[in-house]
Amino acid sequence: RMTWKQYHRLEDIHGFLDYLAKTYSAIISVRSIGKSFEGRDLKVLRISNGKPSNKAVFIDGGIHAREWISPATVTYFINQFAENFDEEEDDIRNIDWYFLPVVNPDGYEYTHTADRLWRKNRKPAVGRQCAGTDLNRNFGYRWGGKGASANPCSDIFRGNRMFSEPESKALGDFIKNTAANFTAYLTYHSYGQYILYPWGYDNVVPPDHKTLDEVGKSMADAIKQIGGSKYTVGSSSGVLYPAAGGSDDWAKGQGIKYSFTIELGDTGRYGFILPTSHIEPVAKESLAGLRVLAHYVNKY
Ligand code: 0X9
Ligand code: ZN
Repeated sequence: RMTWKQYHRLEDIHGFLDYLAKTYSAIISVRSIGKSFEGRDLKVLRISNGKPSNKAVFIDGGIHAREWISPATVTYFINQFAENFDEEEDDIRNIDWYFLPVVNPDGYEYTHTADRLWRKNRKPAVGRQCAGTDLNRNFGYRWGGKGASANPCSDIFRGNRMFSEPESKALGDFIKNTAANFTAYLTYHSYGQYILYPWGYDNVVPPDHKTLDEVGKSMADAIKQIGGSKYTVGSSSGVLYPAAGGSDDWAKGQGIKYSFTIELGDTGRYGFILPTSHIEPVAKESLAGLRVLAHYVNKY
């Protein structure tokens, strides 16, 4: 059974998605959009009321294996929308939601069985001296630029070419090839409590950065009001560091207006090893931020 009182293994998360698709088959479907290097499914859950006029939002988690709060938060969103869809506000019901809670299932399982602080996927590099590509350096927008390493043993290894990894390739192909009106792309990471918009590849901002800043700040306000946590809003490269090949930049480059990386809690006391007692508070306040995003998606 799924709870938000502990972190779950991949099998449980996938079982939960399949259960929801079975239970709420009128609005929910699940499909595998590809397989990880080690052959695990990349499962996307879709929630929709089927209105053709709907805009679409894509949400992912678990790009980085050790950031366990991310899949936990994304599954919390899924559960909330699935269990209460009829009672949800119009802003939620009139969006086609696509969720990929674990982009990097091999890495995620590896953090459960072998190395709790593993970050990358698990595909061995050519030459095999080290395993793993940083999926968030492997996307095809300004790939190979600043903040990405060509060294396979680095934790920020960019891969041998853009989209060299089955997981990033499947995600990219899905967004490109799905007939949905994607208006927002949200990717959940940890930690630090940031709401980040493009660009990440260098310290420059897109033409609509003022809108993105406004949306981000409204999300941060809602989070603070619900849970008290303070989120810092800004461009990735401005408030963090330049890092090219991120999924957020790629989504923005595809024309998806609201592209955000959300770095969940905490701010560093526990970091990646966030105690399970934090899951519900973090996820709950994040949902308040997501509701604000949904409002903007419907409005503009
Ligand atoms: O470095 C990253 O990939 C992200 N931070 S994390 O600590 N979760 O690893 C930030 C990514 C921000 N976006 C881009 N740089 N494109
Ligand atoms: Zn991350």
